[in-house]
Amino acid sequence: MTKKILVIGSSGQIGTELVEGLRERFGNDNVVASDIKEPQSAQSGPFAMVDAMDRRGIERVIDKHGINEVYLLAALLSATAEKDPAFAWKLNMESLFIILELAREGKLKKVYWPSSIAVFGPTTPKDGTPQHTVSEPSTVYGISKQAGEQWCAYYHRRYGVDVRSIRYPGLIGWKSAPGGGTTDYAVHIFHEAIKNGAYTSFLGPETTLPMMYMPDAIRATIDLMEAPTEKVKERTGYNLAGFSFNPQQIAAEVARHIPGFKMSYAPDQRQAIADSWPRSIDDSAARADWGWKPDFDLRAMVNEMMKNLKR
Ligand code: AKB
Repeated sequence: MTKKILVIGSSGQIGTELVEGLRERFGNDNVVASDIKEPQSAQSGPFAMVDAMDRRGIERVIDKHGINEVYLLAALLSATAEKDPAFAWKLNMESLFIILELAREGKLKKVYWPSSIAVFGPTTPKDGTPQHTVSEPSTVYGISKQAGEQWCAYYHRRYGVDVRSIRYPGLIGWKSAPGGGTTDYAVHIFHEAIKNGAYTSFLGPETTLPMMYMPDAIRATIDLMEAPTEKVKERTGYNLAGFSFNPQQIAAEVARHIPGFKMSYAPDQRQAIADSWPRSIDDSAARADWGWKPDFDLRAMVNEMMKNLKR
């Protein structure tokens, strides 16, 4: 059977690069991008305008294109979700239920749904956070990701739905803008450093968080989805680690490329969110089960970001 993929939320930070990665691997016509807003760049394949909470609209796209796999990326992220918790819960949960139900009814063979380090909270061990540990999130985004993970595991256990998920750390890429996350400073810093030679971080200098360069995240996502079923043992979300750093450390790396770069700090309400998250992640389950291994460390990521953004 030909793989026919639908990416919901394709115009966002992950969606933009994931569509590109999937099209390279499976062919332009076999990957349908969809969002509530038009894509910013020229499209190399089909696009459908559809709301992630519109079940009938999604079904029409599935029928029209013969879709058998969905990557559901539409969501409000941690900082934006705190501004409208009720809507964040509605969007993040309703969209997931629609896709899980379509899979339960046999209309989809496989589903990908992103989770996040936000499932962890202040009572979670902060260093080398294990795959299975205390998970008491303090944000509505984290609550929705934790509940969503449990629903994914439930649909797998009870109905055999093949749903797979990764707990993403902060993602850093140059092809698309982040929107509404607590880790976004690690992308903004590059744009401001190149434009103005200075950046004011909304997190304090010593706030260490787990991060990852986008190409690693895209490869991990597709590798997990392509892994043989019996290798996917975690049906909540897989811990995934790239590297950890704090604003002071990334500023030092940026300064190697922009002499005289000035970093200042003005922590805002996102500081409390960051303080509730782990500093580093133990991803041994992903490494053992489906062979995950990151390619990029902090220095290699900064080199790539600078090279591409300066161009
Ligand atoms: C956010 O900061 O909200 C996201 C995430 C870690 O899930 N980047």
